[in-house]
Amino acid sequence: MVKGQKKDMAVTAKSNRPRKPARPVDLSLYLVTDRRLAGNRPLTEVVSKAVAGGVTVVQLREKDCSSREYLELAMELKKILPPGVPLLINDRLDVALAAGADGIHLGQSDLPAKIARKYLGPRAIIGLSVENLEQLEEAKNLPVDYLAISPVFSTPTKTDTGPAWGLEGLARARKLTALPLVAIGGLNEQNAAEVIRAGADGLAVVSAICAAADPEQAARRLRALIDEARRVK
Ligand code: TZP
Ligand code: MG
Repeated sequence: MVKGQKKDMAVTAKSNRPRKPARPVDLSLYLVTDRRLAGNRPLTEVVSKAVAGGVTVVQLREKDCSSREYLELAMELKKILPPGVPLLINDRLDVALAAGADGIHLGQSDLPAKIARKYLGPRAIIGLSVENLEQLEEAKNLPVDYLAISPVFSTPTKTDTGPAWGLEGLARARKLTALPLVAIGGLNEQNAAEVIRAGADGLAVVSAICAAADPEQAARRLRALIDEARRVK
């Protein structure tokens, strides 16, 4: 290390160990928002019901949204979330900072994780979506707290993705990194258990909760399947 240079918070390639998160994150059931799928129900209503049903992390991810509106939504969610359920903001470092969110979720073409870490600080939760093995490998050297394996299955909710990892790809990813992994893409009650058995630490869902007639029940059922799959793994 150059004299005077600050030690980076990232993993060193040598150690290959993920950075120790400043606080543990329970990725079990991770809700990613989509107001369009929530229909005419306010996002705060869908999210609070989902949390009552067992959601452990909430990521605000809204497209077609002005900066002002994005910030307002973030502040509304922050107000209603219990302290144990972190609020992450998709992509927007400015909104994460302005809303005092718990962290940010980044895609491969978003701001670099090192920049996000620099501005959000060591306690922030930073997640990164990885779409292939090369990105998974690169992430070992980044100051991130978890990775999203994206997409595990193809999904109409997001179509501009790389090829789906599938359960085999997820299992392979699990063996190749020590970072916590949340699976995303096409997840529901039918495949929740096998996704956990393939090695995910949790499931991230959009439509399975946002589009559900009863988001609380939807979250409760998913959570029960996840917890049960872990018990018998
Ligand atoms: N990133 C990868 S797939 C996806 C995102 C945001 C959407 C997942 O939506 P759904 O409805 O849970 O399949
Ligand atoms: Mg993005």
